[in-house]
Amino acid sequence: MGSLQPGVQRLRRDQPLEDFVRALEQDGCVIVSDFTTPEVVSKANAEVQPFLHAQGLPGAKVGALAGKTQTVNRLIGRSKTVREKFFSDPLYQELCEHFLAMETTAWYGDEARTNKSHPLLSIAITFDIPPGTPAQGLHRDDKNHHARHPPTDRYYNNRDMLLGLFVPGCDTFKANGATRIVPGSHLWGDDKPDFSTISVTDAEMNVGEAFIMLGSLYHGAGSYPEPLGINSESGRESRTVHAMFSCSGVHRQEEISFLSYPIEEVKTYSKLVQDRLGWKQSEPNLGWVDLRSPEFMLE
Ligand SMILES: O=C(O)CCC(=O)C(=O)O
Ligand SMILES: [Fe+2]
Repeated sequence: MGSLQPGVQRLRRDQPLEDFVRALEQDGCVIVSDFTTPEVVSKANAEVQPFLHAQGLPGAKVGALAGKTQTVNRLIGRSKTVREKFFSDPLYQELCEHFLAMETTAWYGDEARTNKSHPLLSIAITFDIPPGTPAQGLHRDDKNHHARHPPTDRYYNNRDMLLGLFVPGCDTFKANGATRIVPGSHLWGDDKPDFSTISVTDAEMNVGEAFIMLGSLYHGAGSYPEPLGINSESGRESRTVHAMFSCSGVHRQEEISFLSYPIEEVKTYSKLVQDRLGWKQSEPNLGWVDLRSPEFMLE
């Protein structure tokens, strides 16, 4: 059972899906304590590392990124492990389907037609912060989609259009800038929160755990003030998180998948990943080529 005060619950993946749904509805977030293994995380880190090294400093200044954060974009193509083990994780995908799929009935004259639209990958990106990085301002990632949030006490269907998955590449804790989160803030409205009075939690995680959050949850990277002499096997100390966001099938993807992932590479991906990148149209009639669902182009 969840507590009444919002917080972040740690659940095991063999717990019923409803427990994860309830935690996300109540708190806006949940930690999966046995999401993956340290070996799988090391593999993902090794795949991503060359792209981090190639990028060099300073990092991007876009949105909540303030110039210190290193990023690896096009992550679905660059890391097979992120693509197949993290993004394709059945529990994460089931939760995406639960929170983001849309089903509506519309009239064509007297005929009722019911359609379901399935989620898309919005963006997959590694966030890597070195010592000397200040905390990000707390924000909602669905700002990009101009989301509006009527304040509510009770979660309701399709309130969110984004569901994020954060897989830490190293242990994350307060001193190395673990993501700061505000459990329960997904139910807030759009007025300016009084950030001086709210209680912020550090999403501290061990390697192998993962954090799932709704796009309306206030959060931000924590500060990593000084070197700690850890996580520097790759030659540089940093805090790494592999992040994926899915969006509803009727929203624009943050990263343009058709330009980021070449068709010849997409042909080698699983059907699930192809669909989530947008190679299957949303019903009815969104995202087609020549009036056909684009999957025929992958044959
Ligand atoms: O690095 C993190 O912990 C979170 C980054 C983030 O929230 C963002 O850049 O939007
Ligand atoms: Fe964010």
